[in-house]
Amino acid sequence: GPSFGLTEDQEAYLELARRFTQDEIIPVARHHDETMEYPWEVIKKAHAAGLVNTHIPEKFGGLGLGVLPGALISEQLAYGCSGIQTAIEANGLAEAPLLVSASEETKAKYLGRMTEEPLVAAYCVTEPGAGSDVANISTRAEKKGDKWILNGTKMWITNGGHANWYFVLAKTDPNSTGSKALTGFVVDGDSAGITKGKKEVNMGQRCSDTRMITFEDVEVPEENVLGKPGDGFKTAMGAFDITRPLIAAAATGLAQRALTEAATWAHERKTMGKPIIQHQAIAFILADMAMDVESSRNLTWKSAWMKDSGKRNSYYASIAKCMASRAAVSNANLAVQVFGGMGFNTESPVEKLYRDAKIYEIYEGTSQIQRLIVSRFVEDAYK
Ligand code: CO8
Ligand code: FAD
Repeated sequence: GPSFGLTEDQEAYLELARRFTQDEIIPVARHHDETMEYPWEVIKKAHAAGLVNTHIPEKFGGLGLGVLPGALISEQLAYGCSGIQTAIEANGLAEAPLLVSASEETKAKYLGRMTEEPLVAAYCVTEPGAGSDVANISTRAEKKGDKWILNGTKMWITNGGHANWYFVLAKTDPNSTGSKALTGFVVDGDSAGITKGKKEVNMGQRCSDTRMITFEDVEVPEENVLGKPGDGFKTAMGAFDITRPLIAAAATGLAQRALTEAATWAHERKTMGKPIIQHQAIAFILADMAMDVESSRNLTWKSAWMKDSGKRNSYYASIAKCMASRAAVSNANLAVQVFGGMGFNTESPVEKLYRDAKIYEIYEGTSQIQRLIVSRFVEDAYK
């Protein structure tokens, strides 16, 4: 029957990630936010600690962890700094299409190397002209002899400036439109014809590296096609079934951090002769924040557990991602409110949370797109 307990192994990963966050992320989070410096040193330490690339199967040198342990780790890392966590977890996103569709040889070659040294990879789907509407991308790949020639521009690519390799979704059937015309490729980062744009300056998660990446006549060998030509859309979507629960987990981590900071402050700050936590107006804000954290965490775990149990989890992954994003944005907003004027100041811990939270309602599918996915399941279920 249902169990809400964690196994001993899961508890151990949670504790490892919690300690890593306290020791290695929280002390440097402000520095990376202020300077926007890419967190290479933290990534190297996280790699050594076994907190990166957690889903790579053991036969390719990885830990072979499921989505649920991954979610426990993501929540903890994002509690410390969701910018650093995004830089770390973007590897998981790039690797997910390979887990879904790659041949054993491709997995061994591209996933194997990620376990050997601290490298990063990137997932290239979004373009300047198409984000939510994946089926409408215009990057194209043409078969010439035994190679594919890739041309097009991808936008907002996390880890784009540092990637050892890219997952790239491109249109390969010029005679067809929509999702069935698309194919997924692995592209070596040092291939001739790749241009990396400037690091984008974003509102939050500022140390995470987001860039435009242009592919101009880039040669990709036939063996770097993931699955078959035409499988690309399903590969890209199948990856989200693994990674949307992890985004939900990270959003939960930020929502939890906002609650922790707000509740601690509310005990310390006094007005009208008592700590503000004793004003019911403030205590009820904290209660709302706690309810959002608990429900987001439960939905996240359920969506992760579904995937680990071999069941289709897209419906739950979208619900978890949408609800936890809302919790992150709402809790960061409420935390600023509880802090009063201090919450608006860069010296407070919650101003960064407020800026960092918003992206959860946008990347890996906006909240409108998650509702679109959920609504289609509802429509089908009640036909
Ligand atoms: N698994 C398998 N197959 C699927 C899945 C799935 N999950 N989803 C859809 N399909 C199949 C459908 O069954 C359908 O198959 P068929 O044609 O055989 O019936 C086919 O794919 C087409 O599906 P749809 O008809 O649903 O396609 P639509 O064109 O209507 O599009 C969406 C659907 C839902 C709008 C889709 O385009 C979408 O998800 N858009 C959002 C895109 C998105 O999320 N982008 C995120 C980019 S990555 C990112 O932002 C990374 C951020 C940084 C993170 C770093 C880590 C912390
Ligand atoms: P649009 O699709 O143009 O949407 C604009 C607005 O219209 C949104 O509010 C949207 O919800 C709404 N909308 C669109 N279509 C519909 C509809 N059918 N029904 C209702 N509302 C709709 N992408 C990658 O491929 N890889 C990455 O690593 C990556 N990292 C990112 C990191 C950052 C910091 C950012 C900002 C983005 C990143 N993205 C990445 C891109 C991200 O996934 C897209 O920005 C997102 O999917 C939305 O696409 P868009 O920006 O084109 O918005």
